[in-house]
Amino acid sequence: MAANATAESVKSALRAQHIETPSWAYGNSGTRFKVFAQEGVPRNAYEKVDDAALVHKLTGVAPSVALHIPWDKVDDYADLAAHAKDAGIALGAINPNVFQEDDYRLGSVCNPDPAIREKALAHLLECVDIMDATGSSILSLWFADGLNYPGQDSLRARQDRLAEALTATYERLGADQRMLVEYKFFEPAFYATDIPDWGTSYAHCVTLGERAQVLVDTGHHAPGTNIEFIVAFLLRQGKLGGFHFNSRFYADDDLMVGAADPFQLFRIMHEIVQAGALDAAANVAFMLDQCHNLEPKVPAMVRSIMNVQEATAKALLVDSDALAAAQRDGDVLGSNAVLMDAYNTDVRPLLREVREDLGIDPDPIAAYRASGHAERVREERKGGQAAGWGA
Ligand code: PSV
Ligand code: MN
Repeated sequence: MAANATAESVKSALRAQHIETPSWAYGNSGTRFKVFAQEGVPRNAYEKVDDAALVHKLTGVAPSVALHIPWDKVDDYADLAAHAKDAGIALGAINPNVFQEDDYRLGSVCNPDPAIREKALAHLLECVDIMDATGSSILSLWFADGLNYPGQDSLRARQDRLAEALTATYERLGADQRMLVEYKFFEPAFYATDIPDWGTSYAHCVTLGERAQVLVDTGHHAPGTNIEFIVAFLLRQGKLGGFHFNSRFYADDDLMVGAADPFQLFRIMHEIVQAGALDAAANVAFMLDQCHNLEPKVPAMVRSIMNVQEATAKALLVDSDALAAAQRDGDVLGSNAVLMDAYNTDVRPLLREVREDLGIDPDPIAAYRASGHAERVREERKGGQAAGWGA
């Protein structure tokens, strides 16, 4: 146990943690080779909300679900918000989709055709209308815009078009709303991506103003990138809006967070804890952006949340006084040992206590199995069209 953190303060931070799950993780997904359909998958936004609510019930720390528009298009967003509330959760970030229509072949807000740019912008603004109806405070922006070949379009003109659309969207935001701008170093464009890195996103956000911040999707970096450095830098500038957690082995794999590299997740959470950014007042949104292609979706979400909790607990256990002293003394091995001591702590018993405090089963996976949910939805959700990409 860290000398400077009491067991109670660690547990209270873990009880207060809020991790948002993505609606699209509950629908069918796959690779460009094959989508393997699963039984019992939600058929609409209401059923996705139900699954997200179950994840919250089992973990106690996932009280909101992000929507993707138009995958989660409904006639009445206030009604969907009321449904979520009845189920015990809230609707979270709104994610516009400006990448799945033929019009967007050459990009959305960066497209050389002004009519297509206008269409993409109209969708972004429509998503802010949806935020007004759902009570969401975050607009998460990811653009598939980019180029496959050198010379295909002007790199610089595309930045101008991007800035124009971001500005118009920013101006439409309400006082309690903010926009998070995500970057991705490649894919679906291969030669150049219009927001390839945190620096590009950051520069646009600085120009826009304080309600524009960077969204760090952990899967969107080149192998070997030091993500915790990016996190530390952005926190220092007040520009870390939030995360899309997932893990990757090779590309944008969207695997369960903490599955590929739990140590990286710990290092990221260490920067968060050191900066005091776990506190809700810091306004860092901890969101998951994953796809469960082979594994059952609800327990995979539960596991993912448990992985984030484990990394967070370990980060909270870092003896920061001892770390600061070792760093001050230039004690290279000693400071590293302080970090590794925390990382090597088995925090599962502590998290069981946290769950008991929250009044939930200390073993969320066992509770999921015992709930009979999988068997129930397999029957209830027969017929109709299972949700999935493009649904
Ligand atoms: C595509 O790379 C992506 O995974 C981005 O991370 C977005 O956040 C997500 O899809 C939802 O649009
Ligand atoms: Mn993402």
